[in-house]
Amino acid sequence: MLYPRHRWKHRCVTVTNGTAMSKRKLTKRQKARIQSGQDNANALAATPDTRPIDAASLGPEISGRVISNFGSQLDIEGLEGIHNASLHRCHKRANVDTLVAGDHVVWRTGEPYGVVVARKPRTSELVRPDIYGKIRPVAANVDCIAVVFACAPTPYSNLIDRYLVAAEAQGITPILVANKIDQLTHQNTPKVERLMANYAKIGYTVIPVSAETGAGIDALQTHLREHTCIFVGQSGVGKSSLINHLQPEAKTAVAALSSRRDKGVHTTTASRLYHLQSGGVLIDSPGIREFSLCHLEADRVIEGFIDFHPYLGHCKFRDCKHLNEPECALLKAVDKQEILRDRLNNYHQIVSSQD
Ligand SMILES: Nc1nc2c(ncn2[C@@H]2O[C@H](COP(=O)(O)OP(=O)(O)OP(=O)(O)O)[C@@H](O)[C@H]2O)c(=O)[nH]1
Ligand SMILES: [Mg+2]
Ligand SMILES: [Zn+2]
Repeated sequence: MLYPRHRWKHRCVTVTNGTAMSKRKLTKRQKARIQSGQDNANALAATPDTRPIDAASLGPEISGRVISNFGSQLDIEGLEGIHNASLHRCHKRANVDTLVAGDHVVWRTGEPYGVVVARKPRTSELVRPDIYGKIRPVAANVDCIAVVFACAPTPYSNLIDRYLVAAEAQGITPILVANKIDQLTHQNTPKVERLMANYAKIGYTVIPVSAETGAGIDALQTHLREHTCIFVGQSGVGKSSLINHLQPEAKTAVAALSSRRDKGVHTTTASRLYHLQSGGVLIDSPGIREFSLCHLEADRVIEGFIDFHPYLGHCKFRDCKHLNEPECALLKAVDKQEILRDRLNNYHQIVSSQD
């Protein structure tokens, strides 16, 4: 069961500058090298190295891509010459802006650490506020956001809508991945199926999957093939588990992670980029408990509800809040069942939580 998204072609990410990124195919061996390099690099704790960088020992400037940012250190994938598809632990020059998974950079090799000297312009970025309300980028240069939710416990549409609004606000195509379908029972199936059908009707692609049984993984793979996609969603919905299914070499990382989960720690702590063997690039991101949209004005929030678009600007009052005003186009559309009451309620909830 794969719900098509009709608007796919029209809603690809807005290109903010003219840098075309070359499409590069990696051999299986190169991918395996990157993966094993990632595992080794992760084994090294991300402890800051305070030794000064000896500029004379650094290699020439070459292109690369950020695989993961651990704070004081980064994993950079070489994109040129003998360093193509190999992984290097790097620092970054202090004058280089914040780097996130997916960023294209200019860097220089070095022992034991290379150094990133510049960040190339981003074609897109996914941002979210941190716990202090400061806007932070999560990933760069993605053209698809996969909002992952679990079918059990029964998902809340409010949180899904928050992710969808965030994606729409960045101009990045969202899809929905409904994981843990193996946990569907007679009791929760009708509610979850209705939820999936509602989003499909709005025009979103919905892919039901199970990281446990592998159901639906083929459909997901097919969808991800041509994209640079990021998995977002609450902690515990199974983002990393799905990546392990899609990318078998990532398995070791997950085994080690589940023991940490018992201690109440979020499993994934830093976004990380994977080259999928089946094609496409996928970024795993850490789950979050609260997903604030406080960085968006009410206008931007309402535009993120794409099913409201035909009705916006048609209310009697220009400053209509769509609560109980007469001749409100959105309320009328709810009455006529052209838009879902839940969606309008979720909009109000998001806006009121921003006051
Ligand atoms: N039954 C079932 N359990 C699953 C499935 N996918 C993941 N799980 C379990 O759900 C738990 C959380 O999975 P993770 O992959 O760590 O979740 P996550 O979304 O990456 O979590 P964070 O990294 O904290 O954001 C693990 O115990 C998985 O074994 C699934 O399809 N079915
Ligand atoms: Mg995870
Ligand atoms: Zn109105």
